[in-house]
Amino acid sequence: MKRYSVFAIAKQAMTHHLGWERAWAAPEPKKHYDVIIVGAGGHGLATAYYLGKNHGIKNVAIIEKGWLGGGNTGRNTTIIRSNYLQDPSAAIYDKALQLYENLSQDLNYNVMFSPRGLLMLAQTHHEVRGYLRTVHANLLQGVQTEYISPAKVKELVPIINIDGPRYPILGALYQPRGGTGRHDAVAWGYARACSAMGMDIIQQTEVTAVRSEGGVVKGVETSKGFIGCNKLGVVVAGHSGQLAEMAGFRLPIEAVALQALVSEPIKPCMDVVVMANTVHGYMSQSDIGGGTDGFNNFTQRGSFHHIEETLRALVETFPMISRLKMLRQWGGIVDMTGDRSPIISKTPLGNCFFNCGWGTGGFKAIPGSGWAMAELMAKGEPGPLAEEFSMWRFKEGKFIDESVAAGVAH
Ligand code: FAD
Ligand code: PYC
Repeated sequence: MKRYSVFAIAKQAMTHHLGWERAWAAPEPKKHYDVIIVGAGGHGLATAYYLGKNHGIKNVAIIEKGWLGGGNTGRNTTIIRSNYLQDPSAAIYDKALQLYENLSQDLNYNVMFSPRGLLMLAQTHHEVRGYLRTVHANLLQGVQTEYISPAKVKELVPIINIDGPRYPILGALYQPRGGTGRHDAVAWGYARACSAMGMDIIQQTEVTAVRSEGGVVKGVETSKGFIGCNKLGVVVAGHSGQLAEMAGFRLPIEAVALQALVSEPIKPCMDVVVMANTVHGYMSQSDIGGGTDGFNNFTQRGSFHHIEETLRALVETFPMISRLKMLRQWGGIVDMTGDRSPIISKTPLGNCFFNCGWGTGGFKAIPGSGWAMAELMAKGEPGPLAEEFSMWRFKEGKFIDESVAAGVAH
């Protein structure tokens, strides 16, 4: 793989940019791999990358039924933060944030990480208490967040109306290190690095069954035939329930559509990200989103009721959006657990591992999740980042309740 650099750009500019090599290869599947990852979203690709980089495991295939990054990874609104309440969550989300801070250099691919600051507005007294509790927990966890006054909110977000008739701004949970990244670039950067390590990214190939013998995984049936493996990692977000059924067990996961929309281009009006969780809305310049659909479904598209609900929720706080035209709208199928925390776990099937349950908030976690899943798959046992996220916590009652931090998902 040739390195991207300012000199490479200058050289290509002289030849009309016709000399760039393909960013990743398009191989036919081999008969057998040490590891197969199902799902070429951010989490699957990051898992493969850290298997190679941290554990030297490179005989890996990543199998994707559509195109890489075409699931939730390419459909999210790119918000990155680590202001979670519980210790295991703060550890993995902050690990992810630290990896994001250097990801462009690590992958030699510009993922446009922009730590522009993130605010979660407190618009009820319950939220004030919840966010104060989070700030104290974050202090103990070494995660830098602060609780700020309405005046400071106004200073950071001049377009905001802090005196809303129903939900005035009472303060905010502020994480200056939070921000955004470019979602496609995260998938593309990991894909390019995996391909450069000799891994096979096999797109347009659906996994239709999991084959096992004596309680141990042997490979997967796909639309291109059987592919064998020693270890299987399933990282398919909203389709985790179906893959678990193929592997012979059930997961405590629900699939729900989460929608977002983008307005017509507007001049820079807000250089931070603002979430208003009481009213189920958030704004990041022209990216606008709200809560999940109120019923389980597999619909990757937008619906009119969502535009109305989300904009009605936000217009009181951001009056300027009443005059904006909305440009397009879409949806993604998110995988929700009851405690709003992920599953990174061994399963009842030997050598088969699942990473799922990131719900409405997994983009920010991609590097940390890949790191933890790679460690679990390489060693067969979870490391410190993953050990609390076993699928058996739901049987044991050891929930990791993140309903406040999950924001739009509660
Ligand atoms: P995906 O990117 O969905 O990848 C899973 C892949 O598995 C898909 O490409 C799919 O095609 C493939 N697959 C499924 N079944 C099979 C099969 N049988 N065979 C082969 N391949 C298969 N998170 C944040 O942190 N910040 C945000 O601002 C944010 N905003 C969001 C806004 C929206 C509208 C949505 C929908 C989500 C948002 N999220 C956000 C959540 C985030 O997008 C997800 O948690 C994250 O992208 C999940 O990544 P993934 O790699 O697990 O899943
Ligand atoms: O998890 O921060 C988040 C988020 C914002 C919008 C959707 N998810």
